[in-house]
Amino acid sequence: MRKLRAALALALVIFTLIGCVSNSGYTPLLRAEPEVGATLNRAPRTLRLFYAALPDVERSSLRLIGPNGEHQLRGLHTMAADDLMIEIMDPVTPGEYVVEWSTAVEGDPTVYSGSFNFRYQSSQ
Ligand SMILES: [Cu+2]
Repeated sequence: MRKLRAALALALVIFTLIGCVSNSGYTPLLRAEPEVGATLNRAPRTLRLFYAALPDVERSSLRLIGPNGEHQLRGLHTMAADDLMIEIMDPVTPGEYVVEWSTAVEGDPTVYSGSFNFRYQSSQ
């Protein structure tokens, strides 16, 4: 009985620690188009990121960095679906891409930021 109690106490401590760690790594980003980690056969023309709540466009930014450096993006907006959307102005050539985002969502004053990758492979 004592051992069981000790084991339960230990389990509780571990769960609490895990909870703290995943909490500090919280991100409001739910998904994206292109998808996080995706390999695409068609070059994307827009970036669209979906969040847990409505992003504040004024406090948001998106960057796209590819094999030829940073891309020119235009017209950051929301489609009012808890998303941020932007148009990619210059051609997306095959390679690895990084999307860097920063935003504050409705009901949370924190500015969150993060990044994810996708890859574009032209289909020959
Ligand atoms: Cu849009």
